[in-house]
Amino acid sequence: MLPLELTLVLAATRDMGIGLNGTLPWTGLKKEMAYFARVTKRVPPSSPPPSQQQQPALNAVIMGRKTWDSIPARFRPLRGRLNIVISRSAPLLLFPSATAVENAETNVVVMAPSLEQALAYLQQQHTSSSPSHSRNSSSETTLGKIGRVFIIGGAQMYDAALALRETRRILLTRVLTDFACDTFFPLAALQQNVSNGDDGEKKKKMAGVEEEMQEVEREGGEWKRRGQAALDAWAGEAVPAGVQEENGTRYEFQMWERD
Ligand code: FOL
Repeated sequence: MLPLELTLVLAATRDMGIGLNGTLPWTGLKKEMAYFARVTKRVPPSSPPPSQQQQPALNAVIMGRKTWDSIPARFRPLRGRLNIVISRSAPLLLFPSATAVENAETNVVVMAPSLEQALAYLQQQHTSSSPSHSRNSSSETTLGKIGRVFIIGGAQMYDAALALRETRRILLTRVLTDFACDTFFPLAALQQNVSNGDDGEKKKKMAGVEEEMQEVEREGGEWKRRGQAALDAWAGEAVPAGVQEENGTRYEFQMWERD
């Protein structure tokens, strides 16, 4: 079975806050949101053999039901991406028609009752619709018509995804300005390495963090921040480097990977 690779995408405050009252804690980060849209849309380039080159049709974005609800109606389904919504009340995996992936531009949404079922669906897309998987120059595995697979939230989805070995990468937008939050990213291993200063206090505040870090270590996983060149190469663009500022909010684009 093809190892499918998952990338988490999120924006989080220094203490890993990602949400407030069912929506994002901040407003007015237009360029940040544009980055999210570009990166999740861009399919990785295929590489040789050129005769068999098959560009994936589009990337997939997997989200929990509450995250789906949080996206403004006019923006959902997120265009140019296969949208997969996880909901326990999804009666069954709703298989779109055979042409659904090609037609995803025209608002196809797949619902699945669990992340595992969603991944099984994506695997099936590969085995049923792709004669051979393609590889790009960095040997990234793609799934035929499906390019990259992103987990776009929320906390429950990130939590489920972090438990999977398939999750290899986190595109983290570190928001450096403080915002009130009631929802947090469920892993603070990043926080410890990233924030300058008062780690101790925050670490105490977040229960279960230590346990989670140990769990990751036991699995043999280890998250490391990659440099700008690696981020640019993976994102397929020159990602704005260093601290950005929009409407008085400061943030930084980062990429983390685990072995
Ligand atoms: N990751 C990052 N880096 N920033 C985020 O804001 C973010 N948000 C979510 C998940 N990962 C993220 C979940 N929330 C839209 C709205 C909320 C949302 C995700 C996406 C949304 O409307 N996206 C449109 C862009 C619309 C626009 O141009 O303003 C899209 O097409 O992606």
